[in-house]
Amino acid sequence: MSILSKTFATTTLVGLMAAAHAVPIVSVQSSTAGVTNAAAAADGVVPANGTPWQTTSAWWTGNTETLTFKLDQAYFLSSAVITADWNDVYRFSASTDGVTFTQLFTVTGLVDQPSSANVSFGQVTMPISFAPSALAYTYIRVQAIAGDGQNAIGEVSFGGIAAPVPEPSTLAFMAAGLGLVGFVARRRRG
Ligand SMILES: [Ca+2]
Repeated sequence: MSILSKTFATTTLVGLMAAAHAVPIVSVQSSTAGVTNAAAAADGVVPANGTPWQTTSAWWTGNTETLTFKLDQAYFLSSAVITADWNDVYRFSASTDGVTFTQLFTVTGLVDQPSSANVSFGQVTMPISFAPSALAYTYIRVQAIAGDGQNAIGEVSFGGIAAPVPEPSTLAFMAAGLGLVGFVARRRRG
C-alpha cells in the first residue's frame, strides 16, 4: 500500500468513526419570494409546541414552494429535529450538488408527535432518525406535499457524520506527486 493510499484509508476510517453530531447550516434559500421569513427555519430559535404557524417560523401557502438549506460541507445524514405546522406533510430531500434531490424522509405532526406532548394546533417539534444516507449531502430541501396549504417550518437541525475532506498537507502532497508524474512524462517524451 502506497503512502498516499494509506493516508486516504486512515482519513476515511477516522471520518467514519466520528459520532454523528448536529451539522452547521450556512444558508437558507427559498424557491421564490413566496416564503415569508425563510431564515427563521434555521435561526436557532425553536418555537414551543402549540406556537401559531406564522409565529417564529418560515411560512408559505400552497405546495409548490421549497426551502433549501446549505450545509458547511458534505455529511452522511442520519437524524433530524423538525419543528413544523402539525397538520401538514413535509418531504425532506437531499442533494450533493444543489440540483438533483433525493428524498430523505417525510414528517407530519399527525403521526410523529409523541402522544404525551400532543397539541391541538400550531407547531410541533419532531425528532427523526433514519438509516445513514449512502451519499454525503451538502444540500437539504423541504417541501409541503399535503395538508391544508398553510405551511410552516419553525426550525430544522440535522445530524450526520462529516465526509472526509483531504487535509491541506495531503493536497500539497498530491500536487507534488502529480507534478513529479508530469515531470517524468515530459522527460520520457523528450
Ligand atoms: Ca398547516
